[in-house]
Parts: sequence; structure tokens; C-alpha cells
Amino acid sequence: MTLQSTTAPAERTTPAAQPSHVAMANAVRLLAADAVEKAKSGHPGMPMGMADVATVLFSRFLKFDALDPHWPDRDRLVLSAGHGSMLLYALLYLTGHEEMTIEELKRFRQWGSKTPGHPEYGHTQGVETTTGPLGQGIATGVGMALAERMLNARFGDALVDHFTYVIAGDGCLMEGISHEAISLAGHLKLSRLIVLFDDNQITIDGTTSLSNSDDQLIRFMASGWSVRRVDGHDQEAIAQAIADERTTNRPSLIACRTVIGHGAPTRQGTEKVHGAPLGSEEIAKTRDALHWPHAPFEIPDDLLARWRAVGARGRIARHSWMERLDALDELERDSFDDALQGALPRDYAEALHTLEERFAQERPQIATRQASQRVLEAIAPVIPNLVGGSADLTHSNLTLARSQQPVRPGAYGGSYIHYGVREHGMAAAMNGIALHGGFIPYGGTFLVFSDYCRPAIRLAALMGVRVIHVMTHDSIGLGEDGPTHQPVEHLAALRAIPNLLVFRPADAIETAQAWDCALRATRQPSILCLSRQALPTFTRHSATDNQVARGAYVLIEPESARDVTLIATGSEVAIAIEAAVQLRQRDIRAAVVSAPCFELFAKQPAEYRAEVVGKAPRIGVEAAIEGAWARWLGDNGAFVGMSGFGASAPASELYAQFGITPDAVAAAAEQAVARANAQPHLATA
Ligand SMILES: Cc1ncc(C[n+]2csc(CCOP(=O)(O)OP(=O)(O)O)c2C)c(N)n1
Repeated sequence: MTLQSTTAPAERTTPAAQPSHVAMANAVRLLAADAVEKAKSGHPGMPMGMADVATVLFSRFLKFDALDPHWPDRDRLVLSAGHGSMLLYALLYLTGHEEMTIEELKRFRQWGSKTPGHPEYGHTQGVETTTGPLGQGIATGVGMALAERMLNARFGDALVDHFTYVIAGDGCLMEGISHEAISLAGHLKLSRLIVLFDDNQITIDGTTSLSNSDDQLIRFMASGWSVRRVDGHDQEAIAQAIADERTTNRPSLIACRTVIGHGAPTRQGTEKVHGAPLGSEEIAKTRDALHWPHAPFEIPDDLLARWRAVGARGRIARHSWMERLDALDELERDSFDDALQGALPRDYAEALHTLEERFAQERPQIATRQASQRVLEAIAPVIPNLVGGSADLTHSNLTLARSQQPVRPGAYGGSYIHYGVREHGMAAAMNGIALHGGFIPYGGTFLVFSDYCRPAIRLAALMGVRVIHVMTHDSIGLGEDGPTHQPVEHLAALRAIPNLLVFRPADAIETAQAWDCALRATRQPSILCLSRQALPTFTRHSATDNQVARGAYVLIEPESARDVTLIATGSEVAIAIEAAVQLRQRDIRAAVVSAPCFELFAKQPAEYRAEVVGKAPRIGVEAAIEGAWARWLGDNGAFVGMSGFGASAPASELYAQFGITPDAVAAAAEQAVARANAQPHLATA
């Protein structure tokens, strides 16, 4: 294996000549190595390799104040190579973040600690985003850098003027999502984005040459980035590179040629140091090599004081920023605060309510994607921080409102992002926009391509951030495009993600109400699954009641006791209603339940849920696979839906061929009622 720029650690760290920044970096190295050793698991190699780069970044460039990790105008640092979490934890401790004590470092990876295996947003202060799935961090960083520019365009340099730094490794850059992210950032000329690439040429299997021959510099350059390579252990060279790259008008890649595990004499530069404790012998040798006589987790006072001074370096800047904020007139300050808090303006509720009333009066026969567009036309003008977009399906997703202007390279005042055909990049960028603060992002694609977004959706759910996915063409009802475009397993797959709200509204009124739920769910991402095909408007509208917020509700209750309950979602609710009409003609009393959001329904009190689903046999109707339906249908229930892929044909033909019709639902109901009558002892679960 060839390792360029390797200098023997001892040469760099001779005590007499030891520049203090080398000692500062060594403190990071040893804290990481000792914490991994104590936990008996973790990744020492990356923190040891990137300690010099991180020390330069923190001590000379990163704008932050350890006293206030939430200061809105701080620089953002994303540790895309999340397995190197100890790098971040060590830095948070050294710079004096209150919550990150030495005890927390000793409890690395233990239950309830602030130092989980990979950085977790919302769990540890100072962690800007959850990372671990490689590539997500860099793509999230693109969203943060974009949000910074968009907020700057609205509030100016005095309030919004910061950088986004991303530390990414070979793994992040190998992942496909990095391509979407790099390409989007280059196109949008996100000059405040600086990626520090841990160019150590090692991954888990060994040297990167086993699997990769990319020239990353040329690759980034081709996407419009400013690029350069430095010796990642030469602090002056690193500082010069960062200083220069901060002045370019493009996003920047600094490939820092490092030695993984730098300082561990027999393991550095090899994959052995990537993801396993060094072992007591190697740690002892590391202490010798780095001239580090201190016990584990012990940082000499003078060194800690130097690091703490780094943690306070941004204090004056923060105070001046606060003064500038205070000097604003009340209106400006309120609008800045509202943006950061993601508050919904007062006019919003009125605008949505008026639209719902119009839907109730007009009873339009429109697709729920069209209803969603009408919602956007009504609310986009009154929610200035709503930022839309689509992965090149704007005219299909109907995500653009007339009041929205596009965000363009170098001109960020707009509120609509053309993400290009980059679903995964879009989903991760939306996470970054939401995490940065100041905006409520929504973005569109076809529901079938939720698979392309899934890793980022999962992270949004894990982090608990408000990101709204508008996913149209939500079933075989899209028709002729055929099975490649017809989602069948996607609703089940999305419902399996914890903390994600999956909405499938049945008509225009429910669509407006689903939007309302999604916008008010400040700590959850949402998916709005919307139809391509037109649907009648039949649900009730009330000025005070959002029926979608209850997850499921009774739409039709027979005059006397139910014989059967038909539960349906989205486009199939209308089919269930027709089936109920047929059943009445056969003297079977059917209730119809609309269930636009299983997750919200599951949270309702047990009595309400029991009342809605009833004791009679239940039939579920959804043009998708059965998935999570079993919970609502019980042992005596039946499901009318899909059991395999769809096909290419007009929608009405497909519904007939796959047996999702009022006749089929009525037949299934009749059979269930007959079964229940034959076996009255089998009560519905
Ligand atoms: C999406 C994803 N795939 C696989 C992994 C497992 N994994 C963690 S680190 C790693 C290798 C990363 O190599 P590199 O970025 O060069 O990190 P280094 O070895 O330099 O620490 C892999 C495959 C992961 N965390 N995420």
C-alpha cells in the first residue's frame, strides 16, 4: 500500500518543539482511542486521522460558541463519516459544551449516554444531524448550505452569514447519494459549503484501490466545485486551504490526504484501525509515539484551557449578532423568530379554512394531487417560509404554486427548488433545510420512487424533523405507465418506518386536512400519498374539526347496528361507499370508515378506535398489498387490494382486473358476514 504524506508521528510531536496545535490534536486522538478502548467498540481510525484537520477547523475557522450550541448564525459542521463520532464528541468536550462531560466520553456507546455509536441529532447538543448511513451527511449538508443562502437572501448578512462544513470519507463519496448532492450543490453554486474529505484511501475491506479508481478532484470539478488537495497532517497547509476556499464562488472540496489511525505505530494506515479498539499494547505504543504521558481521559490543564478558549472564540461574534438582532424593529425581529421557529402565520389557518369551505361547496371531481395544488395556491402566499420543490416532476406532482419563484444559482430569494432527477438527494437536502431552520420544506416525486428517498426519509423520522413529501400517482390508479410506476408495497413499507406520518386522503377536503396535519407535525416527517386520477369530493367539512387528525373516522354509519365495517383509504374510499350502497340493497348494513392516516389513528384512545372499527367483521380496501392492515381487520376480516405487481392499462380496467371494485368489496363483505353468522363465537379481535 502506498501512503503519501506520511510523516512519522514522533517527528511531528517532539515535546520540546511541540507546537501547541499538535498537542491539541493529540488530545483528540487519545480521547478517541481511549473511549473506543473502554467501550470495547467503535472507530478510532478516522478521529485519529482527521484530528489535525478538525483542530485547524475548530481553532481557526469554525464560528460557534460552546455556551450556545443553538446560536442560529453558527457555522454548521456535519460529520458525514458518522462512524468517527468520537472525533465530534472529543471536540465537544474539549471546547466546553456543557452537556459533553468527560464522564460522557467514558460512557461512549453505553445506554443513556450522550455519546451514542453514531451522532444523533436531538440526542446530543452540538450534533447538527444524525449520521452513520454513509453519504447522508454530505447530502444533508447541501440542504443546510442552501438553507443558509435562502435565509440570507431574506434577512441579509447581518443575521445570516455562516458556512457549512462537512467531514466526509471515502465511503461517503462512494455512495450514490453523494453524486446527487455534489451535482446539486455545484449547480446551485453553494459557495458556503466546504467539504473536508478524509482522503485516507482506506475503507473496511482494505485500500480503496480494491473497489474504486475515481479521481475525486476531477469528479467534483466536473460538477462545478473548487477543489484542492492538502497534506491532512500539515496544519498550516490545511489552514491555508480552508482560508482560500472560503473565498471562492463555488462549493469547495479539500481532499485532506491523511493516514487513518495516525499515531498508532503498527496499525496506522491500515484497515485494522478503522473500526476496532487498538488494544492496550497498541494504545501504550501510541502514547509513546505521540509523547502523551497522560492517563486515559486526562487532559492537562493548560491544554484543556487552550481548547476551552477555542470554545469561547465565537462569543464576541455571537454577542454582536444578538445586538444586531435586538436592534431590528419588532416586525423584522418577529418575522426572523417566526421563520426560525417554523411557526405557521395566523393567516394560514384562515386561508386553509376558506379553501376547505370552497371544496365543501363546489364538491369538485379532482385528483387529490390537484386538490394539493389548490392547497398550495392558498397557503404558499401566506407561509413565506414554505419552500417547495420536485425531483423533476413538478407538472405531475403539481407542487408549484403561482406565487413561488424558483431558487437559482447565486439567487436564493425564491421558494421553489428544481431538484432535478435526484430523489434521494432531494430527500436528504430537505432534511438539511429543515435542520438548518428557517424553512418548512416539501418536495414531490411519484410514490413508487419513495424507495429512492427511503434512507433519507428514515433519518428524518429518526431525527424527528418536519419534512413533507408530496408523493403522487399513489396506486395502480395511475394507469398506463404500468407496474414500474405503480406502487404496491410502498404504503406498507412507509408505514413500517416509526415516527413517519403516511397520509392517503380520500378527496379534496381530506387532502387539505392532511396538509394541515403535516404542517402542524413539527417533530415528524409526513408523506402525502395522492392520486393521479380524479375522485369525487364526499367527506364532511367542519370549521372546527380536522377529521384526518384522528387518523380514521366513520364516514357512513347505518341506521341500525352494523353487519360489517368497510375501512378504506384514498381513492378506495369511494369504492367502499358504492359497496355499502350495494350491500344495503341486500339488507346488509355496512359502515364506511375512511382511514387516511394509520399512525394518527393508532394514537387515538382505545375507546375511540373500538368505536370506529366496530365489532362487526371488517373489510379493508386499498389498492396496495395488505401490509399493516391486519391490525385493523382482526381475525374475521378480509382485505381487498393487491397481492402482486400491477400492469399497464387504463385505470378502470386495472381496478376491474385486479378485483378492487364495489362488487368485489360487497362480495367480500357478504362472505365475512356469512362466516361471522356461522361462527358467532368468533368475536372480532
Ligand atoms: C450506507 C452505509 N453502508 C455501509 C456502512 C458500513 N460502513 C461504515 S464505515 C464504512 C467504510 C467507510 O470507509 P471510509 O469512509 O473511508 O472511512 P474510514 O475507513 O476512513 O474511517 C462502511 C462500509 C455504513 N455505515 N453506511
